[in-house]
Parts: sequence; C-alpha cells; structure tokens
Amino acid sequence: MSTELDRFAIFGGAPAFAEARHVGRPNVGDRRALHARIDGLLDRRWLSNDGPLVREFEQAICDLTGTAHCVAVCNATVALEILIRALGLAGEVIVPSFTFVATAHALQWLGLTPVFCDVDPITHNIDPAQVERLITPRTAAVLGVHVWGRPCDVDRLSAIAHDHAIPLLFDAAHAFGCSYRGGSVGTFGAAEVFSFHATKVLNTFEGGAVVTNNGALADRLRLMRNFGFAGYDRVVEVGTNGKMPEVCAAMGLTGLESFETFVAVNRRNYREYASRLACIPGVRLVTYDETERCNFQYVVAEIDADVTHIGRDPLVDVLFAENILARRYFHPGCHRMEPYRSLPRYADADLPETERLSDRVLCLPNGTDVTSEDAGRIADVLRGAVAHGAEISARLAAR
Ligand code: T4K
Repeated sequence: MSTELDRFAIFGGAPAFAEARHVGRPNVGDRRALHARIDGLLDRRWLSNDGPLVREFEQAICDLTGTAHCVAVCNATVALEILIRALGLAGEVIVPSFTFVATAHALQWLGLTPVFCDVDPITHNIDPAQVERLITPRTAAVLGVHVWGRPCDVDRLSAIAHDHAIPLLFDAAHAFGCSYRGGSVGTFGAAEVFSFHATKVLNTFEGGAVVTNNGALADRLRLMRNFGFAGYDRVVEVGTNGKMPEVCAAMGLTGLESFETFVAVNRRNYREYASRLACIPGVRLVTYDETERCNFQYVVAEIDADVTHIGRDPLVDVLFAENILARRYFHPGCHRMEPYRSLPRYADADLPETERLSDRVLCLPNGTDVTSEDAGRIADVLRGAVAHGAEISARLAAR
C-alpha cells in the first residue's frame, strides 16, 4: 500500500528536480563583456603578474569598499597566509572553529597555533567574551570570520584587540558587499580577506584579496605575493607565488558590473525561502539585518531535531534524493577535523555552541542559477519532510 511517504524520492518517488540544484553555483556576468576583456588580454599578451586588469580590479574593490589598498591574490587561503606572514605573526591566533577549514589551516600551515574560540549561538560569529578569556601572553592576533556575510561584533573585538595591543584581522570570505554600522566590510581591523572563489557572490573563478588601509602592509603583501621581487632580479623578502592571473580579474570586473543584480536575485530567493519556511517549528532561518548592506549569498537553516523529529543529517539525505544538494557547512567544526582532532592541545576543546551549530546547520541553494520557483519548491520539500519528520525518521531507521 502506498503512503504519503512514498512521494519522497528517498522512498522511490520522482525527485523534485530532474537536475541537481547546488549550493554555490557561480554567478556569471555578461559573457560578451567577459569575452571582450579576454580578447584584450590575449591581444596584449599580458596574462599575469600585476597586469592592467588586476590593477583595475584592485581599484574597483577599493572604490566599492572604501579601503585604501587592495592586493588581489590567487585565492583567499593564500591571501590569509601572505597576510599572516607579512604581519610577522608567531605563536597563537584566536579563531573560531565554526568556519571553513581554510581559516584554521592558513595558521597551521605557517606553524602558528589556532586557538579555537566558540561562537555566539544567534550570530554564528566568534564570541567576544570568550576571545577575551582566551588571550594569553602567547596571543599574536585575533582572526574573526564574518560567517554567512554577517559581520562580527567589530566594535567589541576592536576594543579587545586595542586593549591587548594585538592585531585584529578578519576573514571576510563571505562578506563582500556587506556592511557593519554603515561601514563597508573591508575597512575593519588591520586587514580583511575576501574570497572570490567560484561559489562566492562575486567570483574570479578562483581568487581572493587582502584589503587594508595600511600602506606599508600593502607594499609588503605585494612583494610577498610575487616571490619578494622588488624589481627585475632584486629580491628583498621571502615570498611565494600568490598572483591573480589577468583572466581572473577579467571575470571579477565583469561580475562587478552585475553585482547589484546578483545581490537582488539572492535577496529575492532568500525572501521566497523565508516566507515559505516561516513558522515551521524547529526550523530557524538565519536572518539578515536589512538596514545594512547584505549579499544574501547564504541561505542557512538551523534544524532542531528535538522539535522536527528528523535530524539535520537524514534531512540532507532526503534533500539529496530530491536532487537538492544542501550542504552542512561547517560540519563538524575545525577542531573535530584533522590534524586538530588528533593533536593533544585540542583534546579538551570546549566548544558547545560550535558543536551544536555544526550538527544543525543546513545551507540551501542560492545564486543566479536558482529561480524563485526553485527556491519555493526547495522550501516546500523541506517543509514537507519536516511535517513527516517522525515517520521519515522511523522508516529510515527500519531500513
Ligand atoms: N574562509 C572562509 C570562511 C571560507 O568559507 C573560505 C572558502 C575560505 C576562507 C577560503 O577561500 P578560498 O581559498 O576558497 O578562496 C566551498 C568553496 O570551495 C570554498 O571556497 C568556500 N569557502 C566553502 C564555504 O565552500 P566546497 O568544498 O563545498 O566547494 P565545492 O568546490 O565543492 O563547491 C560547492 C558546490 O558549488 C559544488 O557542489 C557545486 C557548486 N560549484 C562549484 C564550483 C567550484 C559549481 O556549480 N561550479 C563550480 O565551478 O567548499
């Protein structure tokens, strides 16, 4: 006998989508403008190393964020590494565990010690009170992350960093185009790092940038991203190859021309999700402060399994069967990933909010590849699954 549950693809029904709907489909701007820029760089035969498109892109980022200096780099992970190196940091850096692992890896890669800090359960951002408790004489810096593009408590973190005379840095990988108290992300702390990875609201295929108002720091970053070269044959620093190619800047410049559209589509989809997922017990959509500039790139739901009677993970299985590839960012939390989980210093990590969140968070597809009909249908599937949460859980358990 067929039941309501048989309509779900996980139990043999037809999937909601014939083709996969992804979190992180790239936003692509005007192809003709992109092709023209690519023709230009091919005609110039200038493909990399501080080319005119990279310079134009850097200036555009400065203009948009109101920051004095932008150093474009091949990706945000390398941007973080170069920044940490340029500041000469050594010892411990306080950082959230609830972040993409690149934030912690950049520190570990350079021989620094990430000191994992818990996050605020509502904002999902690093908890300033705990930052203060974690500061010791070994603390070299605080590295906050503007998770989902919602800025950290910049004022409190700035006061703490100032009181302890340590630099405050931000991983702003998610927060391009966002603001805090009217000021653009990019202008806070000693420096901030953007990601322009394919999955970000603005992409350069792969890419990242350090933005700062500190001219001396920017000069050093420029040297370090190009092997430490200060001119032909003159190396004045240890450096690496962190250069952004011209074709990436071409993509970034083209994307910037459509940036307002990307954000408008994200906002429209977010609102569609929000209206359909409102008032579902046990499902809480992360909200944005719309009095600020937000990029709405991430649509994030928290699932409270005690209320929904279906956990986040079985829910992901249900959605995947429907061809809705929802993601569990940042499960399981950096401190529960290698190499951190096997290192003695993290054995007693006490990060209850991080663990609670990383077991509850579900990211839903957004971006210009997602129509509002898609968003509505995805929300309806989620709502339907939660409505049958207990029965689905029981049937999955019986398998
Ligand atoms: N700090 C934070 C807080 C970050 O979130 C990130 C990156 C970084 C630092 C480091 O920035 P980068 O060094 O990457 O510039 C993704 C991204 O790879 C990563 O950039 C991002 N954060 C993270 C949150 O998400 P994955 O492993 O989920 O990526 P991937 O490549 O599997 O892409 C996700 C989905 O997007 C795919 O299932 C399909 C879709 N997709 C992806 C690409 C690359 C496409 O449709 N087309 C594409 O070209 O980590």
